[in-house]
This record gives sequence, C-alpha cells and structure tokens, in this order.
Amino acid sequence: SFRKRLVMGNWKMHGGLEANAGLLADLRAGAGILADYCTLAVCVPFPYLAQARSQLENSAVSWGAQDVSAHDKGAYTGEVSAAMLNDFACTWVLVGHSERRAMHAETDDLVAAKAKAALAAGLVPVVCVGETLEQQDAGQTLAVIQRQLAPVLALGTQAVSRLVVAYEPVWAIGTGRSATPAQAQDVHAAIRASLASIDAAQVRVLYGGSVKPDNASSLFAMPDIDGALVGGASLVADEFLRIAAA
Ligand code: G2H
Repeated sequence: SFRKRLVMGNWKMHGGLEANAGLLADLRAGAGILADYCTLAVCVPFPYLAQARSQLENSAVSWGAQDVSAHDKGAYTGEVSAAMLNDFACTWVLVGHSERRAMHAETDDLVAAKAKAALAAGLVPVVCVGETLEQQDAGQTLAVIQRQLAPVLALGTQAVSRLVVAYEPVWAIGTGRSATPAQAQDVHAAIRASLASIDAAQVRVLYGGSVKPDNASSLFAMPDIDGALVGGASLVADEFLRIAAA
C-alpha cells in the first residue's frame, strides 16, 4: 500500500511575526512543485496559528500545533483544546514530544488521552515516541517504545489507522547526531509490526532527530521511514525544502 511521504516542521519555541512571515512565504512559494511527492506541514507555536493559516491557506503546506489538551474545556489554565485548534483550521497536532514528556512530566497515558482528544476533533495526532541514551545503552529501545505506544494502541484500530507515529530517539534530538538509516529502519519496522493488527501498511511512521538536507535521502530510502519530523532545519526555508525534495 502507498504511504505518501510527510515532511513536518516542528518550530518548537522559535519564531516571531516578522521572521515567520518570510519563512512562511518562502515555504509557500517553494512547496508547490514538491506537493505531488510529499505532504508538507509545519507545527508552529499557538500564537502563530492565525498567521500560519493566513499565509498558507490554499497552498501545498498544511499547519498544526505542537501540543493539545486532553480536556474539552474547563478550568485548565494555559491549556489549548482540540476545538480551539480547529478554529484555526489545523490539520495536525504533535502529542508526546520528548521535550514535553521530559519537561512537563507527560505520561504515556496522558499522551494517549491527548491523541484521543485530537482524533475526536478530527485532527491528526502525530504521536512521538523514542528512547533516551541511557535506555538505548541498556538495550531497552523497543521495550520503551512498546510501553509508550501501548495506551495509544488501546484506543482501537480505527483511531490508530488515522494517526501518525514519529520515532525520535532522544539522543538524536538537536544534537546533530542522527540515528543511522539502518538503526532507524529497525525501530520503524518494529513500530509497524506492533501496529500489525491495524492496517499497519497505511500508518505513516516518521523519523525525527537531527534530520538535515544531507542525511534526509538516506533515511528516506528505508522502506519503513515515511518522512521526517524536522526541528532545527525547519526554521530555514531552504533547508526544509531540500529535505522535502529528498
Ligand atoms: C526532534 C526534532 C524535531 P531536531 O525534536 O521534532 O528536532 O531536528 O532539531 O533534532
């Protein structure tokens, strides 16, 4: 079955109205010719969703957020609901990025609840999983990923068939030290195997962690790597577009 490649930027806490305007315009202009081959998207900080929408509407680049509340509404100061993201015509939302797991104590169950809330609102959750260096050294990579995915798989086959998984080894994030294509492929194949009861052939599994123009094509050559979640390199239009071109 055919999985259209997905190259998604994760701006993290970067940007500003003026800088974004140039970046979004460059993406809009450069994405057209790539759109037949891959889906392009950016996940921006909440305050810039309106800007992303106004600059990317009717372009080949879609947009989304970097987090979502598991709750519909209520006394949750600082949280943003899936319905609010829908008000800005988001397609995507990241859930369980390792920075949120590590710095905001997000548990596997909370991440699954966020994915569920996103799906209920018609958004596509991009569920991020990945092991730390310590866990990798201890040979726990697959066990950690199975544990992180378990409550997500428990949402049921219908839910899982609609989401995207992003494998981001924590030791590769922002360090300039990407996983090798073979290393990533092994984990991606295992992730797909764990989805096997679902229609795993249709679920996109992205790789994330120091993806750059010069390592993107060798990663994308792997059979179970369906695209990338790109941090640092997504802040420079030319780099992001070159990754998509790969
Ligand atoms: C991993 C990735 C994007 P970077 O967090 O989510 O960031 O490409 O900067 O390693």
